[in-house]
Amino acid sequence: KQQRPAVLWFTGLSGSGKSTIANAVERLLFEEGKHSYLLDGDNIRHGLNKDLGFSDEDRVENIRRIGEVAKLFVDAGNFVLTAFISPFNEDRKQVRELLEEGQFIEVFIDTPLELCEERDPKGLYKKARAGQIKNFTGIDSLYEAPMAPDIHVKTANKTVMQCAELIVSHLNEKGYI
Ligand code: GGZ
Repeated sequence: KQQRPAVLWFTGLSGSGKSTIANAVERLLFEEGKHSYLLDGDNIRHGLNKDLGFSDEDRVENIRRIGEVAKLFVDAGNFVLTAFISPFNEDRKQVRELLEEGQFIEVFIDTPLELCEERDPKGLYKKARAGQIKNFTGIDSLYEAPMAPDIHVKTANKTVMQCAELIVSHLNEKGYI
């Protein structure tokens, strides 16, 4: 069966599990013989967007460029996953509008701030609370949760694999894969 190219656009707080779940989705797709590519901080913020920081302005530009790159992937017939906080509704809407109908799949990785902060895998929340990092999402920078995501993943009490499977079944149901 042919796969329909699209962007699986993950959004959620720092430490919500976006990258981890996106990696698991990529693996599941690969096992089913579907090729996809993951854009994340490692290959975007360290390269194309290394001139950008975390002011509102820079985040807007970060998301705009990632949207354009994602569009190139989709135009080339590829399935692409993006894992960025993408905190603002307006910017996610702009990316949706950049793409054709049905090519933008918004995935809300819904992990409560308290849980992200409790996990704090990189110690960033602790630093943000101590004032050592400014403009940290959820602390002193805004996160606008999607109002109508295409896929809403409430991660509390779910394993990474359960979250990934939920996303892959959506793709199956909607005929993407
Ligand atoms: C939020 C920050 C910040 C600030 C550094 N606010 O958990 P991480 O480390 O690996 O993911 C976070 C990542 C966020 O980059 P994005 O490109 O996803 O953000 S956005 O979509 O808003 O442009 C975190 C780290 O970078 N980080 N400083 N102030 N996250």
